[in-house]
This record gives sequence, C-alpha cells and structure tokens, in this order.
Amino acid sequence: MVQTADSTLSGLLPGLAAGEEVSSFRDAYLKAFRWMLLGRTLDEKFASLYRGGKIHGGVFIGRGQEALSVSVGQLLRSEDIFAPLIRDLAGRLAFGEPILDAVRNYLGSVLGPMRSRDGNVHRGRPRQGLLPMISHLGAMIPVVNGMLLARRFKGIPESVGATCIGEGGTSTGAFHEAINQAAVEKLPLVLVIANNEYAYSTPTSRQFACRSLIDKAVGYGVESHALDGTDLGTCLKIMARAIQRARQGFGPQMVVARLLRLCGHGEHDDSSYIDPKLKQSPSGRDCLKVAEDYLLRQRWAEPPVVEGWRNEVVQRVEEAVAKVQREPGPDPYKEDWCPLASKHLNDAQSQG
Ligand SMILES: Cc1ncc(C[n+]2csc(CCOP(=O)(O)OP(=O)(O)O)c2C)c(N)n1
Repeated sequence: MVQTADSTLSGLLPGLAAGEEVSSFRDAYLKAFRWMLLGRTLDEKFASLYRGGKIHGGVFIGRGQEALSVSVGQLLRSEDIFAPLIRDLAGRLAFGEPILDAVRNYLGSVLGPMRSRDGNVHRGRPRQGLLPMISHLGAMIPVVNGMLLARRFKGIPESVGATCIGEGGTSTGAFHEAINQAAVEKLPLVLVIANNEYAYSTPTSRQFACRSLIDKAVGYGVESHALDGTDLGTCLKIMARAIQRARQGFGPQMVVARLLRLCGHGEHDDSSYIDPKLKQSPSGRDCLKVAEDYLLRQRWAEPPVVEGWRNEVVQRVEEAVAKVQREPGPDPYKEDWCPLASKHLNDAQSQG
C-alpha cells in the first residue's frame, strides 16, 4: 500500500511549489465543498421529482459519497477519462458535466445527451472523456482500459483513466479480468472503490471474505490506497497522490474508501436493512456536514458565506429544472434511431 501522510500537505496537489501548498489546499477544499453542495442539492431535487412522479426511470443518488466522488472529478484533467458510477453526480459536475445534462436526462428532454432515451443515469459525453455508464457491475473498467490502450497504440500522450465502482462490483469477473489486464499493461488506471457497506441489501460480510479490499490489489500487484471516504481533506490528498502515481507511470492505482451509503440503493428502496449501529459509526458520518464543520473551524469561510453558497446552488438547480420542464419530450413518430448505431451517441451534445 502506498503511504500518504495525512498530517502533511507535502506533495498534495502535484505541480505546486512549496509554500503554495496550504493556500492551494484551502482553495481546492473550498472548491470541492461547493461541488459537493451542488451535487447534494441536485440529487435531492431529483429524489423529490421522482417522488412527485416527474421522473419515470430510476433515481440513484450519492448521499454520503460526495467527498470521494468530487475528489476524483476535481483532480482529473480535462484530457483524462472519467467513467463514473450511479452515485457520482457530484464528481461528474466537478469533472465538467453541465447541470443541464443530468436534468435533461432524468426528465427526458430531447435536448439531453441521450436525447430522452434514458430517463436514468446512463448519460455521458464520450468525446469529452466522460463515459456513459452501463449498469453491469465492473463493466466500465475494461472500457477505460480499452480507451487507455487505444491512446497508447495511437501514440496520443497518455492520460489517466479513472472509474468508480462499489464493493459489490469487486466480486464480478469483469473487475478481476480488468484489474489484471491494467496491471500487466501498466495502464494509468485509477480504480476507485466506494465500500459503502451494502451492495443493494447485501452486507460486506456476504460479499467478500478477505480482510480488506486492499488485498485484492495486492493479489494483482497493484498499488493501493485506503482512505476515510467521509473526510474531504483525506479524499483530496489521497486521490491526488493516486492520480499522480498513475500519471507518472507507476501503473494502476486502487483507492478503497470506507463510508456508508446514506440513502437507499435507489429512491425506490427504503434502505431499512441498514444496520443502525453503522449509522452511528465513523463511516456513517455525513461527509458534507463533516466538510462544512471543518472549513468553519478553520475559518476558511464564515457561516453567512456558506449560506450564500447554499442559496446559490439551490437557485442554479431550480433554474435548470424550470428550464428543462419547458423543453420538448420524445416524439416516437420522429424516431430514426437504431439501437445498433453508435453515431448519435458519439455525437451527443446537449445544447444550452
Ligand atoms: C453484473 C451485475 N450483477 C448484478 C447487477 C444488479 N445490481 C445493480 S446495482 C447492484 C448492487 C451494487 O452494489 P455496489 O457495487 O456495492 O455499489 P453501490 O450500489 O453500493 O454503490 C446490483 C447487485 C448488475 N447491475 N450487474
């Protein structure tokens, strides 16, 4: 396991000169916090639209996982590849996905990236390195490997490819084949595993028998990093380190975060199976609250400023939803699309 000293900021954000580090860490933290706020607010809006019958597909939110997710999206560069999972709205936004992509996709606007054919979370902008996920667990890892290999074969300067999965995804064949391939090919893959204690309702005790998921990295000769996914500062530091190691040619990096899913698997799930003791444990802390308390304690922002940020994201979310609700939905008589043609998917760009 690669050691990252929590107590020092040294080497935190690659490329920074000494002395710049503290203020840059504060800036990165505050930026990340605001992405977390936006992700949480937008997720909650989707949950409420779903309950009001306005969203017909499933709604999957990332409550409790925003610190981890944002740290991936924010620390990647625009030329990198990001393949998010269902709980990564906050990370998508930090990577550059417009709010309107998410709103249009869920509400079925024809202007959305999937042109109203999804109503769910399977959206993306492949040309900008943001891959639309498919539902099969673990299946995006080989896709990222393939993109990284393609860039290598074409002589395009290598970039990092990051993907997020849950601990349940680590039990699939796709996970094992892909991590092995990435290790053998020394691909600059960052594999982020959110161990949120349950794969739907299956607890970790029924998911894996190894002591820690880190052991899976050891078995494949892959560098690994364990972290507390409820702590934004730790997420930023360790993710920066993992991305930097992948970029510098040290091969794939596995990041395993410990946290708790503070919601159901999807909004259709009341999550009554979650052990109440876990909610009281350190993993059960709400990363957004932890981050807010920390930045207030540091006096990096005063309470009215944070309140202003909160109001601002609510306004952005409400404006986006109001705009999309006026947009046209699908018209089956105008369909000329074939499920076997990838043309429209590749062309997908939402407008506005
Ligand atoms: C190969 C495969 N098996 C089963 C499913 C059904 N399924 C969808 S999500 C899910 C649980 C996912 O748990 P985890 O990977 O831990 O992620 P989390 O939802 O906890 O974030 C399951 C079993 C699937 N999508 N793909």
